[in-house]
Amino acid sequence: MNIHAPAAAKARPLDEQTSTFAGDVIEGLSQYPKKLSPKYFYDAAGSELFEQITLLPEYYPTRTELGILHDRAGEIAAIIPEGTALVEFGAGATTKVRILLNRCAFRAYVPVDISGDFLKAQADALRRDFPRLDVYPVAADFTAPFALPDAVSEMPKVGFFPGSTLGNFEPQEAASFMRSAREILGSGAQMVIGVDLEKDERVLYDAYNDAAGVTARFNLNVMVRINRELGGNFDTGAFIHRAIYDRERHRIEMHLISRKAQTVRVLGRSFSFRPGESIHTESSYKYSLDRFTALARGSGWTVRQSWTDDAKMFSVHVLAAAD
Ligand code: AVI
Repeated sequence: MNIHAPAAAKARPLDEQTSTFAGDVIEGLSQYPKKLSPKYFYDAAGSELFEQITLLPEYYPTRTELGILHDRAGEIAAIIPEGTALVEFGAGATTKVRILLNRCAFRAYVPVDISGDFLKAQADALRRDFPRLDVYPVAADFTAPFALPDAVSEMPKVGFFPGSTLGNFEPQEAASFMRSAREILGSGAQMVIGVDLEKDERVLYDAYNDAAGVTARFNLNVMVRINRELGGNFDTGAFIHRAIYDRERHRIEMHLISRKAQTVRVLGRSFSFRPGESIHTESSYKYSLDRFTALARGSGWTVRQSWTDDAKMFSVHVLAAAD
């Protein structure tokens, strides 16, 4: 679909990425209940807000996963063959991958991310700090099939998917991502993956309703992005952030709730809201070890190793491609 914003149409058509964003937003706001994909949180401001979230006292996943990776890096290093290429699905802050790069003898690193600019900056920093590592950034949407660079075709592959980003996929999407990662990495591949675990509901609630309101700003920022990139007129003061835990579905849901009856225009289209009506902006699935093992098995992987922190808040797994 190629949607052109009426105001901007005279000047220039939307680029491909913005056009996909436009199509998804129009489709999501036309549904009932309304929804938006969490992948659109991460413009520059959203990525910065997410970095702030990772430092919040209530948001346990990042520091817990970092702790597990630090504690287990030696064990991970021991099962990684010489001359391996590490393929990271999504390229956020480099803190986590640096733990692996410091401890394991990787020959190449392939960060895959939709944002080419971000990738380049990340790749430059890693080349500086790891001069013996070959870095081959790939600008691609890692949720769809993509090709690895020819330079790594003969190397053993290890995928890296930290942060429980898997939890932001619907269960079918999670399975199809795992299958596609298995296809891309090839037979004999392994994968290191971080997965958030089910736990006390209060801990989950607080992690997504932080006292400083950073998660609320992160959630509302998607409206700021729509206003800027798609000529929208969302009044962010007329919506509130809400995060709830759905126990049956094992997921935190984030919503933006309309404070009043209102009409919002995006790309020349009108969307009306009733008071209290929601836009569902994110699901963050929490797994049990058994449910994650079943997901991995059903999508072409066997679980080789699983580690959690002492309080069983978060898990890191090494998977092996089932041949
Ligand atoms: C990136 N992702 C795993 C985060 C999560 O916990 O689902 C995104 C996030 N949303 C609100 N806070 C953090």
